[in-house]
This record gives sequence, C-alpha cells and structure tokens, in this order.
Amino acid sequence: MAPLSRRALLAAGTALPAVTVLRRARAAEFSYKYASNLPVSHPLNMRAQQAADRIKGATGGKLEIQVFPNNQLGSDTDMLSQLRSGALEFFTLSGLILSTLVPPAAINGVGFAFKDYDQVWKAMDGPVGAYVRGEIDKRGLVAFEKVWDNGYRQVTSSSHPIRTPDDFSGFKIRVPVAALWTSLFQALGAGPTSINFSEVYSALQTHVVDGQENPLAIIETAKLYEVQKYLSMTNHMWDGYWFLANRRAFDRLPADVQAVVQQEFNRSALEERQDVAGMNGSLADTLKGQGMAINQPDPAPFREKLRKAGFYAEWKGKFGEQAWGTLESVVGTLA
Ligand code: X2X
Repeated sequence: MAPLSRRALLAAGTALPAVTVLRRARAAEFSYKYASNLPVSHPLNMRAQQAADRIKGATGGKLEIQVFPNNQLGSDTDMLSQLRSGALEFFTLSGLILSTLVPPAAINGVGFAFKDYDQVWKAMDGPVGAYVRGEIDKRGLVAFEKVWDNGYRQVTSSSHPIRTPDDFSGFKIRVPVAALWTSLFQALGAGPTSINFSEVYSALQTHVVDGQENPLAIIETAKLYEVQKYLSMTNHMWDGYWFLANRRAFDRLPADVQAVVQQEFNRSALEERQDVAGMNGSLADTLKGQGMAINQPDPAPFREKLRKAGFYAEWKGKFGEQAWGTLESVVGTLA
C-alpha cells in the first residue's frame, strides 16, 4: 500500500490513527548527542547545529543529533568520561585536555610553535594532525579529519597587563586541566591553577585567580570582559578542538551514514574556521568598546624565557623525537 499523505490522514479524521502513524514515520533510528563547553553564540555550536541539521536531512531522518552547548552536560572532565563510556556520542575537546587520555594530542600546544594560521593548517590538516588522529584512534576514540579552530590564546587579567615575562611573577592564572598548560605557565614564571572552563567566569569574578588565557572569540562570547580589565595579545599558543566520537556508537551507524557524518562535520569545521577568522578582524575593537585595555607585547622575551627554563627540551623529551620532528617539519626548529 502506498504511504498516505498527512492531508489524507487528517481528512480521514478519527477513523485512522493519524498521530501514531506520523510519529512512527518521524522517529529516528539513531538518536545521538553532541556536547561542547562553549557558549551557544560561539560559531562552533552554530556550525555543529548546521551539520546536525544537514545530517538529519541527508540520512532521511535516520540519525538525529541533539546539540548540548555551554557545559550543559558537565565540565570537560565529565564530558570526556561520558564520551568514553558511550553516554555521550560526540564531543569537541581541545587536544591539550584530551592529552590526559592521549598524551601526544597536546603537541600543537607547544608555546609559540606556529608563526601564523598558514602553518597551523599546514600542520593540522597535514602530518601533525594525521599523527595525532592516529594516536587518538589507538585509544578507542574516533577523531574526524578536520580540527576546529579555537584560536591563538591571549592573556586577560583583572590586576595588570602582561607586557614582559616579569609581569607573570606572582600572577595567579587559570589554565585548563592539562599538564602542558601548567608547565608552560610555570616556565613563564606565573602561578597556574587548573580549572575547567565551566568554572572560569566565577573563578575570575570571585578573584580566585587574577587572570586566564583564551582566544578572542571566547573572551567575547563567554563575556569574560565583564570580569577582566586587561587583554594582552601574547599569542602564546594555538589551540583547536578535535571532533570526537565514541567508537562503539560510531561503528553502530551504517557505512553510508558514517560517511555523511564525517563529511558534514568536516565541512562545518572549515566554515567555523572562516567564522573565527572573520571575528578575529574586529574583536579587539569590540572588546575595547566593552572596556578592556589592550596591549601587544613583544613575543621574543617570552620565548626566550621558555627556552631558558628548559620548556622546549623537556617537552621534546616527553613527545619524543618522532612527534617533535613531525611538528618541526612544518614550523622549523623550535629549540
Ligand atoms: O577551557 C578553555 O579555556 C577552552 C574553552 O579554551 C578550551 O576548551 C581549551
């Protein structure tokens, strides 16, 4: 029997169980969740939602993905456990935070490694990204090919601007929960405290810490300018989000659905990179208008301080010759 149209069902009135029929036609075969730590207005969530919508369309409604932004499902630490157990199917996480599970995933966070975005994408869409995804795969998670842009990280503060490495002395700074972050700011002479992003706004507001570091798009969308006065454009690290899937959940999907999922999230990743690039052009002015005082420190003395503290030598040893060589094949000699 040919399927009845909605109009035909409605016209038939109470004689047919219209509601039941319609509901069954709409129910997705796979109902998955995607979560992130970023505010809903950040382009990452907008582009993830668009991918979810396209995936639903392209799979004829077979796979429905519900988007949970803004730490609605918990902190990064919580969400990573949920992803590993399968309670959460998709999650975007900084490679540095992922390093608690996959140590080599932190490699893009080496201080001042990338001269510019050309080098970032050459490395992350090339040998460095391929290496990291291989390591993620070995630990039972799936990472899609295109990494999403978090951005170059900048230091904000409520007490004073960071102009030289000496300004870090006695400076209490929040860093995400990852060994490389703590090591970087210890080497710079600051006092780092590990705090999940879900607690950052209140930690700044209550002066548990003096400052934090994040890309402009986050300082803006998470409204950190409300609780911070100084913005120092240190560009000390480039950070990105791997789009991760729980392997068992991903393997349950038919091959054609898997292909659509990969294609659409990778497409959205590229669009999100463009969004962030566009925002970077105007956000310094926006943040100035919102009351922040901005300065542009010379990066050379910060790099020198890291070198003298043995930061590069230590992390070259931890990542190993092969991984370090892969990064240096794109960015040149680091130390
Ligand atoms: O926790 C942070 O600072 C954030 C939002 O940038 C990351 O996810 C690494």
